[in-house]
Amino acid sequence: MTQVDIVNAMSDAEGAAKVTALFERTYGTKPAGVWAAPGRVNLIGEHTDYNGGLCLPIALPHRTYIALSPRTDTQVRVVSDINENDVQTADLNGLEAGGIDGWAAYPVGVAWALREAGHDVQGFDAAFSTCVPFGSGLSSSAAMTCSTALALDGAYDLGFGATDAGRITLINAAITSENDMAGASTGGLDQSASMRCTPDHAIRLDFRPGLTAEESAQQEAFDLSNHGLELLVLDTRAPHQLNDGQYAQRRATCEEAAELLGADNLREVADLVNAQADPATALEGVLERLDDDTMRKRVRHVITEIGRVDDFIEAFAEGDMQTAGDLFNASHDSLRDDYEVTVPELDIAVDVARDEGALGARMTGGGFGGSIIALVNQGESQRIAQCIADEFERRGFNAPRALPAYAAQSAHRVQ
Ligand code: GAF
Repeated sequence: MTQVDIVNAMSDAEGAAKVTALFERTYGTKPAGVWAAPGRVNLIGEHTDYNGGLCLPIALPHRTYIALSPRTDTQVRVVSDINENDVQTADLNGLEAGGIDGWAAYPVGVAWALREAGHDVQGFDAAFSTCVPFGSGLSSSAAMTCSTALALDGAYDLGFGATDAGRITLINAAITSENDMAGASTGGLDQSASMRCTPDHAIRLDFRPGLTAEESAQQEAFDLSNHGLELLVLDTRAPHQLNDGQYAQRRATCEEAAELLGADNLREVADLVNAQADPATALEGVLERLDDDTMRKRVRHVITEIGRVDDFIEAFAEGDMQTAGDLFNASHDSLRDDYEVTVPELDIAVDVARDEGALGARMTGGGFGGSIIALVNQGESQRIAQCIADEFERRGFNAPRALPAYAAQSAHRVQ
């Protein structure tokens, strides 16, 4: 059997050296600075952000690095080490939503969104290098938009990047870029994780509309080594299947259900249900008010998943790792059976991890391919990843790859 690939994170020194050299080769000058933003894994609370719900991500040590210099005109040039001969160009002047094709839409869209929001940003030259795998459900897009947002904040002295509350402006620019320039629907979890996480903590993100920055985030200690555990992150490398349309469809169904239930969003419904002495019966009462079976399943996922976030936080804080693992399992099963966003590779990877002794395992991110996470005993990640890789080989799936993971820092200036 083939040995499973491990994707190691670059250090800040390595990342900075790579992007600086690429910048100098491409533009013939030194960059004004180097910044980095991480990918993320969401521990629990999936497909809840756009329902005003709760999520619990950590930042990965895997980051996207950007070397950037501001310009005095409105031109943009971007290059990445995926293909350094392909320098993409754009003009911010007169640019409209959807006006850029391909990967350049993500960084160019951030500058465009900041300008649309009234901030004094001109053009820029930038070079990128990343170790966040693409299309893996680990937020490579947010790593790119958030690193760009922080770099523009630094280069144009906007002053938002220095505080957690200020970063909300940069998060919004990153979200706008992804939604309106790149045409990739996102609910805010990924960008908030990339910009607001702190080392050794998961962040409890509350997407209820109208909250202040302080109310919307709480840092929760997350150091698995204290419990003799570690987090296995495994990118299944399953080909994505129609993910954009499916994601939008899930969102639309949730919005329609909230309206039918007379609520602004499903979070309102979840809060009512979870406040009852018997939430399961209260949930049944809510579901009976909906005619459509598919809609009932989607709503059941969202409401139970929002409840699982605080249950997980509580179990973890009490050191009850088996309950924490059970909640991982319940989350995955709900995403598989009710929300229907898993694919065979995700389900098999989760099954093998559980069979091999994981306390719990689940898909993470949007689904339809991407990655799983598993709570495993310390020192077991590689063995379990290998078991999953062997099973994938037997089934003729793509070879998966594992990422050493811990709760790392959010976007920061490197040089
Ligand atoms: C994707 C989206 F971009 C996030 O906003 C979130 O909805 C996630 O899927 C599912 O939890 O990563």
